[in-house]
Amino acid sequence: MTTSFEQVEAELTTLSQDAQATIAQTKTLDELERLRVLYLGKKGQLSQILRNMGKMSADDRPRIGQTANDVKDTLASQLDQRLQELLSAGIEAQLLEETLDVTMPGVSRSFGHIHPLNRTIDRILDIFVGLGYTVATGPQVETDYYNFAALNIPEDHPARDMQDTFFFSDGRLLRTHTSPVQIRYMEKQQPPIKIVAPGRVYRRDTVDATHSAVFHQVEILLVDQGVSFADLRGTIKAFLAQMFGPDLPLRFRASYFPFTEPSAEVDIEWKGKWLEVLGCGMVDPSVLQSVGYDPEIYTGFAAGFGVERFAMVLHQIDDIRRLYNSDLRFLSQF
Ligand code: 2NM
Repeated sequence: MTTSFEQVEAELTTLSQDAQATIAQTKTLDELERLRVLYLGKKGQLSQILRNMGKMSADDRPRIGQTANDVKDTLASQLDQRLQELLSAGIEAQLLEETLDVTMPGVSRSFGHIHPLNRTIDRILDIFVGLGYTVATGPQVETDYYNFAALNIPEDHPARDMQDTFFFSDGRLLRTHTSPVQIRYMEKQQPPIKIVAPGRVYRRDTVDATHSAVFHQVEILLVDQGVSFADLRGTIKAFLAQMFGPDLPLRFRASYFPFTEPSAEVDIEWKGKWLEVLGCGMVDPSVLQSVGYDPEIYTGFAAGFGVERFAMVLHQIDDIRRLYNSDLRFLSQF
């Protein structure tokens, strides 16, 4: 049985029309690829129709071949066109979805920041490091020896009553000042010594607006040959000027500490009033002796001050407890 030219041509025309209508409605790239295989693939509908060509007359074959090629070209170019349409529609949809309004207000993030006490400690340390001092630290749990005995505070000395101390049952204690850091440092190093010791200290004080059982101290210590009270005075003056401002009026008042002789307290003039800011003095010869330094060869000065006090003066904080109750509405001001 031969297949007539008209019959195959009609099939081709039907295929072409159906295919064009279907391709035009394709919505996805996957769908489009399935149609390409369905119509133009090796086992596709076009190939299937052409399989009957063998049964056609030799005259008809080239003509139907031509028609088939035309259908193939038409469908191929339509598939390609639809492909381009779908691709650009996809890009447009993606762009629309990713629209970024650069005029929208930003989302503000809250950053953490350094606590005012640590900022104050950092400032103090920066000043002394600038003057050539080395930062030294030590344990907060101390022995009687490092906290008292080596500092010329004997068993029955009234200073031990003054410094109400937290003791552990084994006789150890929470350091009441950072001076033990200096003793430990001197035991290990030979003069010249030039250190600044920041840290947390503990006293059994009743907590009120100006007292806390836990607070922070910075102490400095300088030991060398020929160190005088004038060196101490110049150092304190330079430090306080950097801390509170140049041309700061200050006065040294004679005082007493077991570990220094002579001793002094220093006041600054601040907002029209004299304000005590630190204690200091020449290191007592017995302290030098307890770390094995010869007080005939070496002399030294030391000074100590409370960080909370400095922070309160600098930032006009009226209650020490504000520095500890972690109220961010307060702390974030600094
Ligand atoms: C002060 C006042 C005066 C001081 C003394 C020492 C040491 F370890 F060298 F003996 N360290 N700190 C000292 C001296 C501390 O605080 C008000």
